[in-house]
Order: sequence, then C-alpha cells, then structure tokens
Amino acid sequence: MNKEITSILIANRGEIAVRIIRACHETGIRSVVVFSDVDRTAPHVLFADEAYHIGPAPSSQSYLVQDKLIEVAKKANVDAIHPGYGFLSENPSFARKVVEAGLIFIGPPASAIEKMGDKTTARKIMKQAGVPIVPGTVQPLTSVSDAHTSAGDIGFPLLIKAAGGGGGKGMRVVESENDLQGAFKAAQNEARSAFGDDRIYIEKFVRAPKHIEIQILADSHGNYVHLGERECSIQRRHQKIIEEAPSLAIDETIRNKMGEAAIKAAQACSYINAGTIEFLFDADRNFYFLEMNTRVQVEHPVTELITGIDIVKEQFAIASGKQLSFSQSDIQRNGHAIECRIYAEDPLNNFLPSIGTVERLQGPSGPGIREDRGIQQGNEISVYYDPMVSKLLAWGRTREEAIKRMERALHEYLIQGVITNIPACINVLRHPLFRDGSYTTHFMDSHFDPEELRKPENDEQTAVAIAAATMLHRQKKQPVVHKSKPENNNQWKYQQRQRE
Ligand code: MV4
Repeated sequence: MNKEITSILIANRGEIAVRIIRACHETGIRSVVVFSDVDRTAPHVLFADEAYHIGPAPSSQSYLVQDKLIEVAKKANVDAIHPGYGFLSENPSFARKVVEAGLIFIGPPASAIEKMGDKTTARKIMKQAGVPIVPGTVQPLTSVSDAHTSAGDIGFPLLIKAAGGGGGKGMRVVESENDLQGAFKAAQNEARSAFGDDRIYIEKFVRAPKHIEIQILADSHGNYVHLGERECSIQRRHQKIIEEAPSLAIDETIRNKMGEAAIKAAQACSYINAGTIEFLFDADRNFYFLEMNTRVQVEHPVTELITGIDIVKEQFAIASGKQLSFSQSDIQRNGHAIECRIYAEDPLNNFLPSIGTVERLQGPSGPGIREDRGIQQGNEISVYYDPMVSKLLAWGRTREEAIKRMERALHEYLIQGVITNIPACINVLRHPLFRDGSYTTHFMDSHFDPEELRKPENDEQTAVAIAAATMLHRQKKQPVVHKSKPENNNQWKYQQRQRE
C-alpha cells in the first residue's frame, strides 16, 4: 500500500506553490514547478529544484492545461502531482487523468471531488449520513410549480442556489411568494450561462450567519481526524479577508459536535487526504453543512499554528499510503491564530485590483508572525492571476496577544508600487464587533466603511508605524531625520504617493 514519493510536480503558482516546495524540502522530496511567461522570476520558480516553462500568462494557456502538466510530470519523472488550491485542484477529470498517467494525485479520489462538486448530490449524501443540512430541497427543481410546492414546506425567506455552482455564484434571496417565479427564472438563466448547468435548488435563507469550517484529515486506511474549526466570516463578495481559530462562538461541546459531523461528511463520500467542511452557524447556534472543499485551503496555516500539524506534509504522507501518525485524542489546540490576506486592491476604489510592479517589499517578522508569500520585490501584480500578495499570520497565547501581534505586523509591512488592503485589515481588527467576536458574514457590507480610511486621525498608530518604516528604508540612503510629526500620516495616502 506504501508508494514512496520522492518527487512532486506542483501544478500551481504563488504562495501555495512556495508553501508546498517548503514541505518538499523538509521531507527530502524533489520539487518541480511550472511557470508561465510572466512568472519567470516568481519565487516558486526560484525556490524549486526544477522549473518548466508551460506557456503564456493566461491560465487557460498555462496553469490550466492538463495535458501540458502531465507531459511535464512525465518529462521530469516525478511520482506525484500536487494541485494546490484553485486552478485544477477540484477538477475531477484532472485527478483521474493524473492517476491514469500512473502518477499519484495529492488530493482526494476523483469520485469524492465529483460528488462534492455537485451541490444537490452533496446535500443528499449529507442528509443520508445524518449531517445537518439547511432545510430545503435535495433534488434539483424542474419547474416553477415544483418551486412553489417546496417553498410552501420550507417557508420564506429562502435562497435559490445553482446545483452546479458553489462559492456564492448565482444565488438569489426570495422574500415572498410574489418574487418566486421571477427569481426562479432569473436564477435558472444565470446558472445556465455561468456553469452550463441550469439545475437549481432552494434552501431556507439563514440570516446573518457565521462561516465556520472544520479541517479534516483522512488516510487511506479509514482513519479520520478533525483539527477543529476556523472562523472565516470576514469576507467580501465570497472572498475571505480575515480568518481565525479558535472561533469565539464555538465552545468545546459545539466543536466536538461539528468535528464529528465533519468526519461523518468525509466518511460519507469516502474521502481521503486533507479537506474542509464548511458550515453556516446561526444566531441560535445551529450549524448546517454548506459545502465541502476537496483541496488544501488558503487559510490552512491558521490551523497549523494552533495544532502544530503541518497539513501539507500530512497530505504527502496520506498520498503515499501511510497511516495518520496521530489519533483524535493526540490533537491539541494551543493559543490563537489569525490570518489577514493582503490583497493588492484599493478599498477606496471599490476594492478593484491594483495592478503594477511591486517596487519595494519587506514583510514583517518577529515573535508569533508567519508570512506565506508568493511574490517578491520587482514582480508584477497582473490581471492574469489573483491579486493576493501575501498571507500574514499571527499566533498568540490568547486572542488579545494574536490581535496585537497582527496589528504590529501590519504596521511593519512595507510595500510600495501597489495599493493594498493593509489599512482596511487594521480597521477591521480594531472594530468592536471584531473584538467581541460577534461579527457575521455581513460584517464587511454592514459595518466596514472604506471612507474611514481617509481619516488620518483614525489611524494615528498606523501613521507612526509607517513613518518609522519609511525612515528605516531611507536610512540606507541618508541619515535618519527625526520629526515630531510624521510626514506621511496615513498609509493609504502614502501608498497613493508611491504610485503617482
Ligand atoms: C447560504 C446563506 C444563507 N442561507 N445559504 C455563500 C457562498 C455559498 N457557499 C453559500 N453561501 C451562503 N449560503 C443559506 N441557506 C448565506 C451564504 C453566504 C455566505 C456563506 C458563507 C460565507 C460568506 C457568505 C456571505 C454571504 C452569503
């Protein structure tokens, strides 16, 4: 059953490629990467043992071309392919092709990806397995009259979702019977053009939920463990911004219940490898299965920091047929971890990506700080890929300590050439609803005002820290000039000036 892995092709780019390379190098595995035209000088190319050019910048001609990736895997004579997240990571045909080519896919079986990719199939499986799902239909609806019948059972408000979708695309809230027919037709059309699949279903609409997810690991010998929750309610348009663990809303009793439900969910689809079960968590502390992510997630380091488990190394071990080296009772959670995703985007321009060259980049470090980053000074933030620059993580013995460290690290962060959401992250961390843990998925829309970022007096600490950081790098060229008032009294303005 053991199939030794001595080399891996990483079918990805950016920070996750670097993350996987690091795990390779800690385990003596040869790391092979691929790169597009614009990624020639990207860190994943520089860090890997070998790198192969696979095509032009658009992912459709490079990182998404399945046959090219398998061809490189053969040429480089690797044992396995790690897909990372995004790109081909949740494409069951790719997982199948990899296996048919005689390679190990470092991820779940194609059948599990396929089942969980279809949202009504996933609901049906979870219902049968006794995992709580949001009240609603488990079959796609075929007609408006079907929808009326189901709506009668479920009640309003309800949410229309696309069976072939996920990630929030094609969802529609329906407040009353009058709106049902129109919403049904519109959702059907939207789903057809977005996914080429017009099957839709309905669920009871849960107002202002929290997003809580459980990390699981499953080996090929039938052992399952959960690593507890991450709370990911701070998001905008289904793009997560801040994640933390543990969640203030989850006590040990609920954690155990959700953990058991997550394991049942994984068992129900014969899952193997690392996976995440997403739940909605409502004001009455009910939890409902939402989706299963059949890949390593962006925010996996939050769990690594509080458990000490290296999730990527576990993925390698599982894929090579080893048993999990620990059981549920061995897993301990220690302290608190927070992740801020640093995006090159402009909160004052509707969060649009800030495209350009990263002229200067110096990440923070120091006690309790981890930064997973896939770009370096001189690289471009381009229109071709996700504008995430970096994942900044802070660990503390308490939540307070983790927050303080994160704020300190955000202040240390020096980046010039593109505008980032760093000031926005600082503002969220300081918000009373973040501090007391009562925030929900509505937080960014209801309580975050980008205009606040324009107020210099709002951000005295940022101003001081930025002035200090500016001086630090000026020291290289000229003596430090001490000023009683910082010259750049607002990080956003500072970033603006750098770009002009
Ligand atoms: C919901 C919901 C409320 N009620 N389903 C959004 C993404 C997709 N995975 C499912 N989503 C939601 N489903 C019911 N029945 C609210 C959301 C939702 C959400 C969920 C998780 C994280 C952030 C969110 C932001 C808005 C809406």
